[in-house]
Amino acid sequence: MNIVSAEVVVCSPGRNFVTLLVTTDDGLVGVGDATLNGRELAVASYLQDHIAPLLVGRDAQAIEGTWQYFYRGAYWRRGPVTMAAIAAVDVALWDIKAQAAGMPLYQLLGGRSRETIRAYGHAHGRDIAELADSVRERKEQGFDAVRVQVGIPGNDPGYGISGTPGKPRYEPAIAGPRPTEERWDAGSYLRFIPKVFENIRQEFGDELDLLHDVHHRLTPIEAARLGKSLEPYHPFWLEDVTVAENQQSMRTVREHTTVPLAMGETYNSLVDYLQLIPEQLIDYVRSAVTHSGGVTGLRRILDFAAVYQIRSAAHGPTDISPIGLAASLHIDVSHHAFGIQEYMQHEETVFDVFDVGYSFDRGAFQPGERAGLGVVFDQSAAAKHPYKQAYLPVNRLRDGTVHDW
Ligand code: CS2
Ligand code: MG
Repeated sequence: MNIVSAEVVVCSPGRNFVTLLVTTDDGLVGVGDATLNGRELAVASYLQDHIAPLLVGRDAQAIEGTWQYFYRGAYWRRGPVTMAAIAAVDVALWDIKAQAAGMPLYQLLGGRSRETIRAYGHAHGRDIAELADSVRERKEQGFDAVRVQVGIPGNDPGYGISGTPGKPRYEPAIAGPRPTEERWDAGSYLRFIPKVFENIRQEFGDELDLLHDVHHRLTPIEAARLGKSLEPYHPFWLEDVTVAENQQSMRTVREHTTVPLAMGETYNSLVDYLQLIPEQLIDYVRSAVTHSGGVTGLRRILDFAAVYQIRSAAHGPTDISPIGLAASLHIDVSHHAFGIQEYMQHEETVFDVFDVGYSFDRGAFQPGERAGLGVVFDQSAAAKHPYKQAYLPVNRLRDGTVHDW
């Protein structure tokens, strides 16, 4: 079974996505997600200029050999662009293999390890009252785990918040020729977040699992202070409490708080976890299939994490396409070290282009029983939604110093 074509499609049904379509000589079409928010065209070029020409003629069944060919053969290893491109190839080849076998992908990954795939939803608000309304909406959808993000008085809306009244959907990438800019202040944030958790716990009780994404913005000791201050409200986790590059800094956080810690959505290979995992500095691995070398890449990370009782929490924002989400779900339902799946919820327009076989009901997913990944990409529909340049915001401290967004 040889590859006869590899096509890259950049489209924007509501937001930008990069999709790879790999076709074999017996007519099977595998799909892969290579979306990298704000840098989509870089990955599209990597795929169409450097990978697609080398894919044609290769054995579509040689998934591991192809992964190593593009990982080691490029000489320049790792990084979000390279690993998103390799991920798209990998997922497309797993899709083809499972289609050829006539079974859903998860059956090739070891079959079911659980009846359902628990998900967490996103709640946000410009203030605590609006956040509480959003938590209520997620509970009505059946989520029993909800991420809470809130505007900080005196600051710009901040991470995870739709600053536009009546525009409930939060989409981090903003269309335009240049990134928008936000201001942020650690002090007001650290003083306010404990009040938010106190209010949400008072209104919704102790049962609901509450997650919070710090989004890389604190120093290690500030993160330790936040963790300690939230212990009375027992969060399910604090995510990305500090910048992820210096894994050692998580030792400081770990020494001061028992709040579970999640990290890794900006990582793209097992090597990025070589300190965090063996030193038990985190409790959840946040990598996405799309950004960590595909099914092959993420499974390696989860097998390593499982040795240290660290579990998966696959990254599932709206900038991971339904193809990337579907691939996560096939790993989620089969891998022993599953923790929870993020579900930010794509807008309806997205499904004009992506016909998905997975389903979501009462806070949990099923991967679906279609042969392969279970996602059909409609190229003619995609053509109606051309790419729109968009960037993630740039964050600054109040004095203008560039900070982590
Ligand atoms: C966030 C992401 O969902 C999350 O945990 O960190 O939504 C992140 O902001 C986006 O993926 C950036 O494009
Ligand atoms: Mg995050």
